Amino acid sequence: MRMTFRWYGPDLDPIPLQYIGQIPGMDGIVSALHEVPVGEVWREDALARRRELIEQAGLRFSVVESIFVHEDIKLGRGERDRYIEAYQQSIRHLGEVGVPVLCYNFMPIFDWTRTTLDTRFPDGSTALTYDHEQLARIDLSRGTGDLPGWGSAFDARELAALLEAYRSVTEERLWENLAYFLERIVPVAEESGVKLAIHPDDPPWSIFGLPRIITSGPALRRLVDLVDSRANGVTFCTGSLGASLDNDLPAMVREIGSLGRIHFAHCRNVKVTGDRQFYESKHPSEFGSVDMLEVLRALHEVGFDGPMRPDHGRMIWGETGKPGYGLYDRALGATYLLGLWEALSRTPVPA
Ligand SMILES: [Mn+2]
Repeated sequence: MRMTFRWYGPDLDPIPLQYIGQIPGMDGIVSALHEVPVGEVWREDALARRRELIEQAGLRFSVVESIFVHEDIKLGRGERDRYIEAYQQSIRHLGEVGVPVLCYNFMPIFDWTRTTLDTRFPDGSTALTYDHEQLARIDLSRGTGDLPGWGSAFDARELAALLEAYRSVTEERLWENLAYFLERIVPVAEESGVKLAIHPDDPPWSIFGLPRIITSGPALRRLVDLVDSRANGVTFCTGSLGASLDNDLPAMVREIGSLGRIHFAHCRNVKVTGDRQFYESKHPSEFGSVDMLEVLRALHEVGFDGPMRPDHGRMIWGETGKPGYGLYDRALGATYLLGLWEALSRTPVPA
């Protein structure tokens, strides 16, 4: 396992790369070219510049998270082949620049969704929280303005058109569209030396009546079976999958990991507080619903050697910044995870 940290790039991330490099055991950076519009090719020179910045800080460019998948691909619309070609080209460029893992997701319209980005806890920290009943009350008729974290991403007309387009897309249809996409990009990823790692849906259930499919153990199994190639794998996100108590995370790691299909791990904790209701908690097992030691034990057992990141953290010590993406609590998370990993690595496996 190699510890990594998400960094939004020189223009968007207030955290200096050097600070990230000072976290004990930090090995790599997870980054993206957020300025490239969805559907366009990620240029090789821009990727190479990002790599150079990262390497100057003594780190490696471990993962691209994410190249967004155009809605036409998810909807299976006429223009999808053009967007798939652009996606293939971006994957080739990742390979040329030497980025080994591409994390992506296949969630219709919205990816991660929360109802509050700064819920305050008794110790003065803040964290992201989700309450399904509260989400259902959010009015999308004015666009994404009332959806925390989405701001002006979609205006009213654009969002209404997309929601309408998805009305005819059942879960099975979404699976078909995902298969169509993977059949065309997995061979390119394989040739380019890039591993694809789908991020599970966050949260792992339908929101606003939209289909969501990457939510459970059977779904991950179906995903890896869609195209039988090592390049077709998953990002194991404990916070996303762990929001549903039906998911047995260590068992899922053993099943998918033993196939060699876990290419990236997001290890954060969530505390489930009710039906489809949770908050993002401190990383250690005792504070959340995810038994982090057992998840890491399973990853260790299946020989996981890919990048891991602490994913999100709380805001602590007066830090302000992008919700979930402060320096301090994520650094504590990374250190905790590395501590668990060291203990697992040095404990002899019983004969
Ligand atoms: Mn995640």
